[in-house]
Amino acid sequence: YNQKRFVLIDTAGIRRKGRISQLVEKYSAVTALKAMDRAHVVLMVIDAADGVTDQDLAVAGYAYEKGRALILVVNKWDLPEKDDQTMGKFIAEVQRRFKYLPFAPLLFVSALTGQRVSKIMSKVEEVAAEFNQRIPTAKLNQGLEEFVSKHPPAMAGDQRIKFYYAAQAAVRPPTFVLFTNRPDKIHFSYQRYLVNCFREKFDFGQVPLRLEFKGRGKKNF
Ligand SMILES: Nc1nc2c(ncn2[C@@H]2O[C@H](COP(=O)(O)OP(=O)(O)OP(=O)(O)O)[C@@H](O)[C@H]2O)c(=O)[nH]1
Ligand SMILES: [Mg+2]
Repeated sequence: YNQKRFVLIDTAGIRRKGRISQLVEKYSAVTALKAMDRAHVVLMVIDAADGVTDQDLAVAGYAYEKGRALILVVNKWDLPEKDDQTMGKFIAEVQRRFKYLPFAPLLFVSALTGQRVSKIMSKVEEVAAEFNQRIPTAKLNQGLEEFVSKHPPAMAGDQRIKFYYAAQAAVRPPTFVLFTNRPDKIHFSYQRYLVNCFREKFDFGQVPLRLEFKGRGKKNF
């Protein structure tokens, strides 16, 4: 696709109840989870007629724990009777249920009519690029300085929290190590602030992103 090689893995659906036997069902669930271990970008197909099921949430949770990039694809969009609020309502429902995945892009397609199906691979390409992106260290540290001076962290008792240095430790998912004097005292809300800054400044809007806080003393550099 666009002169890049992609390997597509199609897995059998994971159903809670259905025509197929419990054993086959269990087997296909394991196969699907194994496929997610191999995948970089996971496309999760949601049935427009069913809405978001508990099974969908469990599968997405697994992808999230594994640090995979995720695209939510609502298929069979030809089925629901639509007015000017149908898509907005569906989006709201998906956002409510996938609250921990606010970054996952959402597509509405119909495999039957072909509506927006061509958007899928272009979205995969976009997400994969973000997922593999490396930020040069100088740029990273410029950014960190800017985020921290714009909105400094709360004091840890009478001690000022300092950030010394940031480095990108990995891609897929993009993972950044921040060296600080008090890695144990970075408040959850401040971690979230920094994650949002990293997302915006460095174009990681559609993928999971991890920040790790480390004490400077433990690392030589
Ligand atoms: N109306 C409508 N039906 C669809 C659409 N896509 C698939 N279907 C129907 O849904 C049923 C299941 O389609 P499959 O392509 O086998 O679905 P799948 O998710 O690959 O199923 P498994 O591989 O068995 O888990 C078939 O009867 C399709 O015709 C769609 O966009 N609109
Ligand atoms: Mg299939």
